[in-house]
Amino acid sequence: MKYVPQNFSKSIDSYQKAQQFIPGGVNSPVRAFKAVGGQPVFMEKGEGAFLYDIDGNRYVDYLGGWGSLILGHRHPRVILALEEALKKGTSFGTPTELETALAKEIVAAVPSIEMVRLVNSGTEATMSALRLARGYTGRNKIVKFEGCYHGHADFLLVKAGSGALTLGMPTSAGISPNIIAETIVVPYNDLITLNKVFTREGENIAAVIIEPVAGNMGVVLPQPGFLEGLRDLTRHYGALLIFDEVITGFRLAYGGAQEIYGIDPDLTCLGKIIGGGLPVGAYGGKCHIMEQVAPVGPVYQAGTLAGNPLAVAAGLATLRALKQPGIYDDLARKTKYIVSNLTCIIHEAKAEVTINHIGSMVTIFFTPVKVKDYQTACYSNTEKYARFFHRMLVQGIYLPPSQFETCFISLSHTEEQISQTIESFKKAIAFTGT
Ligand code: KE4
Repeated sequence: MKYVPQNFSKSIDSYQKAQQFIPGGVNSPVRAFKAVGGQPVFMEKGEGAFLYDIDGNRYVDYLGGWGSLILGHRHPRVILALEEALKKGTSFGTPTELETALAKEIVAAVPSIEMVRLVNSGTEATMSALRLARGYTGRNKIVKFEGCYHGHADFLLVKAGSGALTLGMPTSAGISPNIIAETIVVPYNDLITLNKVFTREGENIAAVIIEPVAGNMGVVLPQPGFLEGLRDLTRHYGALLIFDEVITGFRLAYGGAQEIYGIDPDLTCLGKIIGGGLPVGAYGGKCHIMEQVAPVGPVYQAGTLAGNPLAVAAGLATLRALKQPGIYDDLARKTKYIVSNLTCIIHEAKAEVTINHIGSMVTIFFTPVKVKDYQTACYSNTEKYARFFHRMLVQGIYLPPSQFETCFISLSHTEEQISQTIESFKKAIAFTGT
């Protein structure tokens, strides 16, 4: 019996109530369905690859906690680790051995990380990494790429992706022009422009920060030679190269995108998966840079709940589960199977749709143009995506409520759920129109 959501009355009521107390009724803008219209669905629980809303509807989940839940919801190993941690307490504000264990696991996994600091979110990780880069180099300017999203620190909310792009506000209100003046934005995959920027400003650039595989304008891959060129340029001018692997870290490989592309960044930012669904971020890199961080060095960064024992327990259990041989091959195989079936449906329907994917990251773009940067991502027909999103939703498939995000396949997605997804996709494409 195919499961089809019947009604959303409790979500509609809850949304009305939430808006009285929380701006937009949500604690993060992209959850508000602004880009796809309609009312956000309030979830009750998750189990494996399923989400269950407060009206009792069930969905196959491709949001996966925005990429955090590579094992799926409530993985037994994560739940057990949390139960064990809870027996001892929730927060100590002191060093604990579990934090050292997670740090050690990250250092062992990520080729370029020799030392790492745990924080509470991806935003804190990127904000701190850039402060460290400025402190280490004594320079002020930073370079980011159009459409990349690195969290909501003031100086990074410039031509940003994800929720900022979704809501059509890639540069936020409330940010001092002086702050933005030190952020240089370059098109993704554009080494020529980057070269010109470095020729002009190279001596003043503290760091370049990049999503080595972009996930926040939808999935956009680095073109051959792009990351290598970026590494050469930053090294030549003495700017730090920061890989924002908040999405790709432990997602594309156990060593992240840098393991796949063979690039050695100076600093790496992590989040999502390393918290196993609880709030954790991290930034790390070479010892001689990380030793500039307080209390060893002069670059200050702190956090009441940094290294929180529950979050660290969930993250450690997740990373240990990911060390099993063949895990990433399984994820890639599942994803390729889904993408090949969706591609056949797109061709048969002659739909103006293209798919970018890598590992277990997928974006279905409603444009016939191959998306390779922010500009081509913006060719997407967001109205069509909105219609497609809702047609999938009422068939029990939960996708990101924005064209400019990533669908995540988890280890818990089953063949049956994947078949349901493919069937639903075929009906949704027919409904959406080509
Ligand atoms: P957080 O502060 O949201 O934990 O992480 C910020 C961040 C940094 N770097 C990258 C590459 C990221 O993708 C993110 C956050 N990702 C978005 C979704 N694409 C979070 C969803 C939201 O904002 O609600």
